[in-house]
This record gives sequence, C-alpha cells and structure tokens, in this order.
Amino acid sequence: MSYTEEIYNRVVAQNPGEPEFHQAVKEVLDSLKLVIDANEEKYRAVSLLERLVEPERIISFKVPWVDDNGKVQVNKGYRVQFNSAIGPYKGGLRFHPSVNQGILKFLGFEQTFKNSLTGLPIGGGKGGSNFDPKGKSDREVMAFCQSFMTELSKYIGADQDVPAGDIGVGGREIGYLYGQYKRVTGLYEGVLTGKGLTWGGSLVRTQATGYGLIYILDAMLKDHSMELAGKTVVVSGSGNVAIYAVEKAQQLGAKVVAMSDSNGYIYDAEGIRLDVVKEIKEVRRGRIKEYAAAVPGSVYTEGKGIWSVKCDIALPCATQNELNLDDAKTLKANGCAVIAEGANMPTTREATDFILDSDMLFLPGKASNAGGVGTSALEMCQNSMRMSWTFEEVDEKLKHMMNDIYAKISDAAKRYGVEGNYVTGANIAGFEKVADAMIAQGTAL
Ligand code: NDP
Ligand code: 2IT
Repeated sequence: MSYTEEIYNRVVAQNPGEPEFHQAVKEVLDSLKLVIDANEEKYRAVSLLERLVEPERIISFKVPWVDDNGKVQVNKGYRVQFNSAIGPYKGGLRFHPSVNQGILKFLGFEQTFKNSLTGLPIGGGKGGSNFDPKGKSDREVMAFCQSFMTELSKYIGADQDVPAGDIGVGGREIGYLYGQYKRVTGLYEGVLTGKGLTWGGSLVRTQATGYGLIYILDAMLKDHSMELAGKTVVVSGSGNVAIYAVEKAQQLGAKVVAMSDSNGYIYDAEGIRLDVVKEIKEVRRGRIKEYAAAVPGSVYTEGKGIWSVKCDIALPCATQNELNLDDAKTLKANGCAVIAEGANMPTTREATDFILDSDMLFLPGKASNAGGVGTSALEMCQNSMRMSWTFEEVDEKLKHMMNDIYAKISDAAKRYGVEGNYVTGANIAGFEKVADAMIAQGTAL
C-alpha cells in the first residue's frame, strides 16, 4: 500500500464521524501521491504525513450566555490550531448551527495549505461555534461573543494565533470579540483581522476574498486566451465572499444573473443589482427572496437549484459540498466552461473528478479564496508596523498575490505532468513549503 493510502486509512480509523475532514485529507493526499512516491524514504523517515494530518492542538470549551428572555443558553466553542510550521495559526471563526469538530478540522487542514500558497508567514487554524446568529438581537450576539472570547483569549495572541471571520462572523462579531479580548488581556494588538477601519482594520479586507477570487479567475482565463468581459456568471451565496465576487466580476464586465442563500435563489436576466443585495444582506440582514419584491422582472425560486441556471462561469461562494455531481453535469450540459471556488470545498469529490475529467477549467478554493486570508496577513503586517496602507496599495498587493498563486499552482501542475489540473497544483505547491519548514524544525511539530 502506498504511504498516502496508508495515512488516509489511519485518518479514517482515528477520526471517526468526521466525513468532511476525511474528504479534505483524501483530496490532498491523492494529489500528493506524485510527490510522496518520488521521495517516499525521505518523508517516511520523519513520519511527515502522520504529523501533517494531526492538528497540533484542539481547544474545546463551553460558551454560556444570557438571551433576551433572561434564559441561559449554552453553546460549544472550538479552536483548532492545526499547523504552525510557517507562522502563527491563522484562520477564521465560523458561527453556524452545523459547526462541529470535524468541520473545523477540515477547515483548519485546508487553511494550512491555503496560507502557505499566499507566500506570507501564516500557519493554519480555524475555530467557531454551533451558535446561530440568525434571528438574534445585537445584544444577544454581543453577549455570546463576549463569553466566547473570555475563554478563547487564553489561547490566542498576535504572535500566537490570529482568528478572523468566516460564515456568520463579520465586522459586527469581530468588533464585539476584539473589545472583549482587550478588556480581558489589557492588550491592544493585532489579535484578530477583519477589524473596523477606525480600530486597526485594513482597507480592502472586507472585499478581499471576493475580489481575490475574480483576480485569480481573470489570471486563469487570460492564460487560456479567454476573458471575463461579456461572460454570464452564477454566484451561490449572498454573504461576504459572494457579494464582493459579484462586485468585481461586474466591474470587469461580466453579467451576474443569479445569487442565493440557504432558502433559495434569485434570477435576474438583466444582471443582479448589487446595491439591492447589499441593502438586504449587509444592512437589513434579510433574506435573498426580498430581491424579487424589490426588482421587477427578477424571479425567486425556493430551495436548491441555482446550478440549473445557464451560465459560462459558476462561482460557488456559500458552503462545503454545495455543488454535487448532478449539479456539475447540469452546468456542463448548459455550456458552463469554468468553475472557481469562493467557498471552502464547495464542490464534492465526485463533482470535482467529473469537472477535471471534462474540458472545464476548475480553480480549487484553497488557491482561489486565499485573497481573504492573504489580506488578513497584510492587516497583521500593518498592525505590527503601526501604520496603514491606502486602498490602492492593499488592492495592488492582493492582485499581485493572486497572480502569484496562479503562477505557483500552474507551475506545480506542469512540474508533475498534470498541466491544467489546479487541484493537484495547489495541493503540491501548498505542501512543499509546509513540509520543508516542518522538516527543518525537527520533531517539534
Ligand atoms: P457569510 O456568512 O457572509 O455568507 C454565507 C452565505 O452562504 C450566505 O448567503 C448563507 O446563506 C450561505 N450558506 C451558509 N451555509 C449554508 C448552507 N449550509 N447551505 C446553503 N447556504 C449556506 O460567509 P462568507 O461569505 O464569509 O463565507 C462563505 C464561504 O467562503 C465559506 O465556505 C467560507 O468558509 C469561505 N471563505 C470565507 C472567507 C472570508 O474571508 N469571509 C475567506 C475564504 C473562504 P444563509 O444566510 O441563508 O445562511
Ligand atoms: O477560510 C478562510 O480563509 C477565511 N475564512 C479567512 C481567514 C482569515 O484569517 O482571514
């Protein structure tokens, strides 16, 4: 049995009930087979793969808070500190009822390779809670965040572990979390990213994941003699990543015709009016179906099904495993030629294999959504220097970073004889730096 298969079996046996973690590990190990087989003795001698798939530490804690009826609620809180070979743990916090340890381990594992691809000194981590911010008052969200941070503050720090946002955690939550960190520790430091602009945040961080997705998509299209202008695009989700992916895609001349949330999707043949979506989602915290009432001629459809909308380019920007094999086949049959992931692992393994076997172009999230965490690292840099860069400066660095990531993953795919397979390219390019740093640091991690 190959070393990679042996490690995958070990992960399944030792981490029961964590299917998303198994899925993420399998995809990476399958990609790494080429590299590992060529250097098997070197990696086996130091048990590199055993070490790579085991998080350095998982912190799990109770989060009690008082709701508006005076009742005490209890949620689960976690931080998975996955790998610190190349820098302090870095990665978002997710607040969503589906959060459990296995999902955070998949996200922390992916983050390790993504952060390596940014070229910046950040390790991999992820955290969160099964708390559901939907329908909660501001005061309830604040009470939850304060309790969550009171415990988490013992384990994080600007040079140790730097959380940020993810699903259910945006500017409001980062503000409440930051205030409590400062109150508990007495430190005004860059311990979180995605902060507000008046208290240490970086320009462009809000837009960074979505903009970065479009920058790397644009780089790939140009490399294949295609262009974004004039293309019809479908974007799932209507949160932070989706909104700014739509904004940049529209700026570059694409026509975005559909967006969604967990209840259903809207179709607007005239092109999505992003000002309306922002008002619904960022200001009112409402549902995407309100768009249909606000924009005559647009249509709302309840349920899944956004991938049945005809498009040239599909951008899954909501959540894991939201695009399955049937969806991929439907997209292809309708003429879709390009899929780029804004979310983390939104495409199932079966769908990914189908896409890679067809003539479609595919960009995996760990490369294509890395602009968010990359700009977080730029925020950390500005905090350490106690200064701030202009919008244009940060945007330019982001663009450069995404072009560089495209060059790295495309080069790695070529080096290993799988030109155009950016899944394999991203996994290999992300792995090489982490593996080198782990080996150099001995058996410390
Ligand atoms: P938001 O909370 O801002 O938005 C999430 C969007 O996805 C909402 O429209 C939400 O709908 C939808 N969604 C969430 N869960 C589900 C589900 N189970 N089924 C269907 N729809 C769902 O999160 P982000 O935009 O920040 O994150 C989106 C994705 O991008 C995630 O995979 C995240 O890990 C990834 N990502 C985020 C980065 C960032 O900087 N924020 C960076 C890199 C990746 P509803 O409101 O109905 O729940
Ligand atoms: O998945 C991700 O890369 C994020 N949610 C962003 C993490 C970060 O630290 O900015």
